[in-house]
Amino acid sequence: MARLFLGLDSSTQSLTAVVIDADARTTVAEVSLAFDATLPAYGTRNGVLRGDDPTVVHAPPLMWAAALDRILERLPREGVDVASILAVAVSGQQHGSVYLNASAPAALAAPDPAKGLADSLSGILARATAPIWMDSSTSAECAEITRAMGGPAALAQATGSAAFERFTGPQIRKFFKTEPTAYARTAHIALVSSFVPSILAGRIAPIDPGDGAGMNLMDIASKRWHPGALAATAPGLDAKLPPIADSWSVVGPVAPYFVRRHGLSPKALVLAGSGDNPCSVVGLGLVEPGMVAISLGTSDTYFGTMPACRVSAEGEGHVFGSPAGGYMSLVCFKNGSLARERVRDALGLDWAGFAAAIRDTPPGLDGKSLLLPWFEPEITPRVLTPGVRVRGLAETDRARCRAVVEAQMMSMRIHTGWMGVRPGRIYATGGASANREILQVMADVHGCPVFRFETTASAALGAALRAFHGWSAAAGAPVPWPDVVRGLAEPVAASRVDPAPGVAPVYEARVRAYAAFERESAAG
Ligand code: ADP
Ligand code: XUL
Repeated sequence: MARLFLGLDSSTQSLTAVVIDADARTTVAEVSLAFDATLPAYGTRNGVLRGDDPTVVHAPPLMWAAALDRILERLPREGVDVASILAVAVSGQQHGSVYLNASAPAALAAPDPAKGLADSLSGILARATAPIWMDSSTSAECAEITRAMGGPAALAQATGSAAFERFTGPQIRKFFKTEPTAYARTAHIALVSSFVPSILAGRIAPIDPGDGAGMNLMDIASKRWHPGALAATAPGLDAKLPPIADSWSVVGPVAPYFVRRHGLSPKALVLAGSGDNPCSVVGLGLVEPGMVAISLGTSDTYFGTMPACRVSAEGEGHVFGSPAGGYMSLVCFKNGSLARERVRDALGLDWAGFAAAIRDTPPGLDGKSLLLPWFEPEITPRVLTPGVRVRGLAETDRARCRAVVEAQMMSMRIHTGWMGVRPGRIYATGGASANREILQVMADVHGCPVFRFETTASAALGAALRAFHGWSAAAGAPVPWPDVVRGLAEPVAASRVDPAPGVAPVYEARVRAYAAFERESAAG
């Protein structure tokens, strides 16, 4: 009998299932259900509910429960032998919070297979909707928590991130302040990534250090709740939060509901859930310290792995627990493809022309020209007033193509230096990773090989791989991470781009000059 493992990614717009065969090293099925189209009764648009205040963005938790029934009904139709699934792990959109009343544990234990999950669980909510990561209505609460914790740097040192509107702690504080009675009625607070496993296991599931770090509530060094942060957020919070447990811990076997209604094995295990970015780190094969992925999308995002906990002194980026052990960083650079497109369009080029312009110019340019790519306000480094700053480059100079990409790569090197780990290899994903010249600059500036990584559903795949890993550990024969991901989360063969010989000293000097130009520009 095949050994199958199920990963579920409950994301903003859809629920995605990936089933892997651990022995054949193949993906057996990948199914995605869009919430709007599949469950129109919940009235979401792009998976969310909005009201008059554009900063408030919520979603209906019962829709996520209903989607679980739907996707488990789909799997047999996709040819999956669901009885062969040995374990399931969940990935969830990060930060979103679900508020449950005291009836939740009993209701979760025994949904009625005849009624389905949404109807069976309709009485468990202490708050009808869940604020999600797109909600930005908690600036006042961020300021209050930051003040109580001794400032942004202190909060980042304690919890891995400065306060952000979408983080769960500020969201909980707002709920406590605006709806104190409903807050008092709340017996359990779950994240999306612990709510879905709670349903699957029929009991309140723990929160893992991957998603727990997205709350401004977890002590990042010890991976336990931070008493000071809890006190700064809302009274009585300790009693409402589940414990924090390792990402690979077992919550329990699937609830009898899933055996009776969906034909799962009563022995199938449910693992602790994690956030979608932590799960993507596994789905991108970043299972050893020093492995880095850079996603070149609308924005550029740097995912790093590190063996020990380190937090940026400036509060740059986020530090989360990695579900593969140790820690991961998530650092967002807003001026990614956006900036590359602006330079390309101003010069009237297509992507082939942009690539040729990079090829035709020397690494480091002339040693003098520099460009700061802040077309839009920048997240890393924090730049509130946008504006491109240029040194030694005319408006019509095709060297601007190289200048913008070098700037982005040097900025990434500078603003991830706090991790204390130089990358040993980088996996490049996202639309712009199709451009080999961009990957060459990446390899040259970072001084390590770059590989192209094609992703589909990396969070759901990461969850499926976590299910395999956690199950093997629970069975007493833990499979090492490199073997867990082998053949399933690997870069495109033959896509390796090595640093050009001799360029390392050029960029050592350029990086210092860029950092100085950045400091001067930010100060001025
Ligand atoms: P997202 O998922 O963040 O919306 P994608 O990862 O799909 O973005 O990447 C889309 C971006 O990829 C486009 O905005 C475009 O600028 C960029 N892109 C596509 N092809 C190329 C190319 N050959 N060279 C550079 N950039 C490219
Ligand atoms: C990360 C974040 C988003 C969500 C998307 O901090 O807010 O990436 O996890 O699902």
